[in-house]
Amino acid sequence: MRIDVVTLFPEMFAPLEHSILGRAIEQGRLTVSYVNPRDFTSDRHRTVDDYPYGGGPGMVMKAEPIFLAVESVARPDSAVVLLSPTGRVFKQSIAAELATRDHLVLICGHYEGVDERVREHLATDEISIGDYVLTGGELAAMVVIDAVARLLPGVLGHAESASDESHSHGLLEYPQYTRPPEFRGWPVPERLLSGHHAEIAKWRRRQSLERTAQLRPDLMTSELLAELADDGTKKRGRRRRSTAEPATSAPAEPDTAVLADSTAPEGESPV
Ligand code: 4GX
Repeated sequence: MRIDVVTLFPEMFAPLEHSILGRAIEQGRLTVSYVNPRDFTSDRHRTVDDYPYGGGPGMVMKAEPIFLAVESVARPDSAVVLLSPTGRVFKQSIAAELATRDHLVLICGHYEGVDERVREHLATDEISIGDYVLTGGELAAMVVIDAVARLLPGVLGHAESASDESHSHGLLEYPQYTRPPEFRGWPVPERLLSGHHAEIAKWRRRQSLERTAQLRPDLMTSELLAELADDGTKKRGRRRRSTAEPATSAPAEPDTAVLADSTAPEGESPV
């Protein structure tokens, strides 16, 4: 996959050279290049921003340097993604969707934003990494690059494999332990030491279900709720066709007990 990042600050992407992504780049599975809108200005001061029409605080990124920067790298098959708080909120399924593309162009905005014509006539997609306000799109672009790149063939080694993990199957991960079997008096759950693979798989599935119900009730589908309600005492296999789907109740809030401060008013949005 090729990714072109449109940014005023290419130095901010140095962390991508390290670790798993660095290896992917070295192996040629991923190419990340940078294109600076400032290189597509023609005035003496290389101006990339200007005052907003209609007045108001802050500056707006000018359309032309961004259009020229994108047009210098875009191909007919490119996904042109604007990182912005008004985009669709990034999640694993969007990462999976982007990972199928051959070419991504990621546009990182600064200041109060970018001229609306970039969103309307240049971007093919707009993504937010979450409901908070960043100083620029660079960190958001890095989050997207990291989540997408690890899904590319051969990027993760066998040990790191992407198939059996939180969010890909819609459940939170089960608890993991390594040696020693007891640390400061806290033991590893006995089932994990048993070597009984079927029992371990059952325990992990149960832990994933219970954790997800507790911490992320919004992720619980009616199927998962039914599986959670099933206490495992009935005989397995050859399940009878169910006559009714259990009703899914309105998504509950995540368990407030694990949140240090959940006093913010609901529905608060940075946009
Ligand atoms: N997820 N920001 C972008 C400037 C901006 C505003 C509008 C384009 C359109 C953010 C986020 C985010 C702050 C990056 C505003 N650029 N980006 N920047 N959350 O908060 O992606």
